[in-house]
Amino acid sequence: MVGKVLDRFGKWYASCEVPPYVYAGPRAALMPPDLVLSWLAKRSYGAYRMWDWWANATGGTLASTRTPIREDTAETYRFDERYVEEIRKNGVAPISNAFPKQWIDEVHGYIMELHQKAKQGLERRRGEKGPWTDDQVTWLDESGIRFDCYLEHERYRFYFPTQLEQTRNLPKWVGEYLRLPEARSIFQAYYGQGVVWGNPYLMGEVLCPGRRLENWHFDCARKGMKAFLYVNDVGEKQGPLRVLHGTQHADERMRFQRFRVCRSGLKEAYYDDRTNAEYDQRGTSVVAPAGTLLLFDTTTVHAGSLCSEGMRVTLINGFRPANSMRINPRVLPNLPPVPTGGR
Ligand SMILES: O=C(O)CCC(=O)C(=O)O
Ligand SMILES: [Fe+2]
Repeated sequence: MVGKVLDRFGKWYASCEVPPYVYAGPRAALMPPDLVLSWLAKRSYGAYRMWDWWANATGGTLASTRTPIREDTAETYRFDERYVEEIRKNGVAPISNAFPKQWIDEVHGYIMELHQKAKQGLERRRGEKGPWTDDQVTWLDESGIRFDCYLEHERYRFYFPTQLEQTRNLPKWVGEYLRLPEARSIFQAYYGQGVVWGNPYLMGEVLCPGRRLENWHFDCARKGMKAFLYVNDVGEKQGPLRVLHGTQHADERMRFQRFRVCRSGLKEAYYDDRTNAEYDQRGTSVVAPAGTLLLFDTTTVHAGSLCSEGMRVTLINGFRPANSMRINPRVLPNLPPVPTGGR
């Protein structure tokens, strides 16, 4: 009986994608309270606030979690403190000329090759049945890259495997962009704890003139950052990222919305038409030249924008503070949405 329960728990735990080193050593003591508080947090706003407090309170002290990758230099990397302040203030900090031009050109060339491959792959799959919808076609390439094509958005995504050592023929810069020590050291200072990278993904992306716009939202109720590299010049017509500065500082209304996301899923992180129209007026487009690295806190309210001319080529790496990798309400099954309660 006990064996059966443990077996089921083991299977569930493996499906949660909590990295194996997260509860290693003394940190294993965090697992029971994480589990209980996460379960409760899906059921009441008060418990959600308690779980949030607990995850923050134990974030910096016990968790020195780092993915064991060699050449890990983030801890000794020097960076400009002003970027940390800028993210604290606005939720986003653009760093211009973050990479040499030759490097950017090489990345651009490679992502354009992938875009070409994506279009050929789409052509081949047209009319075929597969695990896809009318809008989204997805497949795994022999080199381990996952292609994800959103037809109405004209958005092409290339997810690189983050277990690089198991993959052949990936350009060296994919690994460089995965490790990104400067960005990582900034994020570690911002969160006051270790961060992991390649979560939720490391990807290259091409955005072309399309029919559908990505609405205003935040990415997750948990903390996370994205390092967003513009690989070509992005003006108003190339679909720049848009942000509502400062919205990463949650007020009561936002905290309740985060609870709704924890309880019922990411749909709750998107806004209705009226709010979208209002944010279209208030938001700031981040237009910037090729080679700009945008560091942004993904709890900041943000949206894509329509590309109307040319294209937007980007490289994106996701980061999470160690405490967001622990068991949390999002790894438990979702419950039906609750009313917004006027908040
Ligand atoms: O493509 C964009 O500009 C926005 C994408 C976005 O929402 C995200 O990366 O989280
Ligand atoms: Fe987003």
